[in-house]
Amino acid sequence: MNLAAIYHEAKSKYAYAYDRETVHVRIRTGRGEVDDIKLIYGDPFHFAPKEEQESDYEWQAEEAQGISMIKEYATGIHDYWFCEIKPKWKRAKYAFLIKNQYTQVIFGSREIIDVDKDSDNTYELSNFFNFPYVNHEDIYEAPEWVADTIWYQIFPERFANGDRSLNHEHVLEWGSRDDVTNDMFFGGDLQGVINKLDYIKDLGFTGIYFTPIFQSPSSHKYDIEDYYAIDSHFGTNDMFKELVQEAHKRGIRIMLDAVFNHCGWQHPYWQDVIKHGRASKYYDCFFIEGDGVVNFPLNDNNAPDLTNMTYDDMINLKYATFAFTPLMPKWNTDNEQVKAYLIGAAKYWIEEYDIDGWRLDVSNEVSHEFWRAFRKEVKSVKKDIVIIGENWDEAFPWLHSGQFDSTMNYDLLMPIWSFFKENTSDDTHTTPSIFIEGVNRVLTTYPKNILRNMFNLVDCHDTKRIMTVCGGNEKRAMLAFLFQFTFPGTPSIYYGSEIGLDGENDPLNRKCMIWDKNQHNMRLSNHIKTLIKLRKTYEAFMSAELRWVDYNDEHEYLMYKKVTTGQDIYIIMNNSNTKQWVPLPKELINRNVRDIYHEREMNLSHDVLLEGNGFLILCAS
Ligand code: ARE
Repeated sequence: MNLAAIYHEAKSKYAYAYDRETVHVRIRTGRGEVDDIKLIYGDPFHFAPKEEQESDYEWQAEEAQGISMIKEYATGIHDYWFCEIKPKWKRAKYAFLIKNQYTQVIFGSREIIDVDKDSDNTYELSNFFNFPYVNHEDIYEAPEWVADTIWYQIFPERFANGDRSLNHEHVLEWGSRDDVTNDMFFGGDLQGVINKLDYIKDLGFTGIYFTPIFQSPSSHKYDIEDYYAIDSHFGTNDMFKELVQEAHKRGIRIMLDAVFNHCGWQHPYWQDVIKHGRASKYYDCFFIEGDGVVNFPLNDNNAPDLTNMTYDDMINLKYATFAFTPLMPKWNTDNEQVKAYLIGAAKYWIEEYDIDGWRLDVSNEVSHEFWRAFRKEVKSVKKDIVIIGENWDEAFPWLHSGQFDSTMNYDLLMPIWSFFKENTSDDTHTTPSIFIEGVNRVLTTYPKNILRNMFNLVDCHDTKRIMTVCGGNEKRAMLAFLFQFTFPGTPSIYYGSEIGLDGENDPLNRKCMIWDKNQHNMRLSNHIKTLIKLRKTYEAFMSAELRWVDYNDEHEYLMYKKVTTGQDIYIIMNNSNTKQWVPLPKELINRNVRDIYHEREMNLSHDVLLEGNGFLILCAS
């Protein structure tokens, strides 16, 4: 047994309070190396009767026989085991009795004991891991509504033009360009969104995530100059108030984009620093070396002339920025003026406009300390506001200790892309077994209560569109959406992807929305609408309990189920482009099974023939 591969960490994603009564425990072992694990646990102060003790410090585990852990998921090199306990007095000391055909060990917090050599069956309490107490205020709890949300992401400049009087002076005709750049303006605005709320509601969405909408010179608005004003080309603060009210009437919540890592060049605090240097009262709102800030060419608007700046200029700026972008000076979020200004803005849009959430731009580069203060403040004005971070890497460090409720789940997007992408001459999609391992890394990274609230996207304004990832093969895109909607967490559709809009990376993924229904891919749109309806109907869609049932790398089929009490949903996918026979699991044969996607009863024999990229969603009760 490879003891070095065994890992557990107390009070972490390996041992966490799921709710006020329940503690989840996980442990990682070398893949295929362990046959059985029992969790031995008991209350640290509830000792066995004195006469049964052999010394003051030895402890006959109350549950000495232990409870069995299930081998829940496997990644490339590890198996992950899981169990839950409900400690009577909300405390637990625990250790792992790990067995394979050759040996059995007690894996404790300080040493690993070879049980066969250490003959007596008592355990040193000091060697047990500890869950000292389940304090309810430490338990991760997202707002109730989040897990049920189905998100629609809007990039406002390109969604709908509802008020031409607001158009940018250089506005282009709507939809006139496929080779869009960030310097182009097409006139998208808030009135346009208001006009399309029924479209969004009719599809079944219950939340809108807006990329930034505050005053800023760019088309993307991530270079903000006024955090308290709607951009004049998008509308007014009053119009935004109307938008939120109209959305709420339709059962749609509104989440805005908080760009708190940096501001735009034209922000008045930054402009004051440009003018007064170190004498500026805002000098410490940023990270500046020395007195002079500008050591590069400026254009006619007194802003960095990016076309005449070298890469060296960018990496030798005298101030911190987002990603060497001179136009985006980084906020010093430890500065009290900055905290008051930014957190003040966050509270303003909640208190005055009743928004429902904040998506946090570049959240992983802002301090944990700031986010703890941010959460405390915004939750004090609206307890069920949602906080969703943008984090392209593993985000657990931000998903506990009083910070975020959720993050954009790029850890899930990557294996989805790799598996559902269309094969090309020099690039093939992954096999089901590799896909499963990639997804299992997500399933074992996040506690189950967090997993249910993760923001699961298959594309967004920063990535290629899913239709492009799938090589224009709509059936592959439909499989990707199917997986997205049946995986634990809340799905997000990037505007236009529901009607088959394609696009390479930023800025080509920001084409104008198409409003001519004749150009909509209605098969895709109806597919999304059906998935949303099913997700609202069958609780299993949202269950955190996903179990892999079967797969075949050669024939590229995959079967998994979502488990809830009394009802299981089976998803069967043929990820090859050609017909495949898929053997049905024994557990499904002779059960009352309904194909809930095509709304038909099914009397399943043993195999089912799936079309290329075909799928089934079966409800077995
Ligand atoms: C655009 C182009 C750049 C170009 C720049 C020139 O994409 O290539 O150099 O224009 O001005 C916003 C705009 C972008 C703009 C950017 C900079 O939307 O169009 O860039 O501002 O001006 C990392 C960060 C992540 C960030 C992405 C873009 O971790 O937080 O980069 N995403 C947010 C927003 C963006 C926004 C900004 C940040 C800036 O969602 O829309 O960009 O406010 C790997 C890494 C990730 C990296 C990711 C993408 O996966 O692990 O960390 O994300 O690649 O690059």
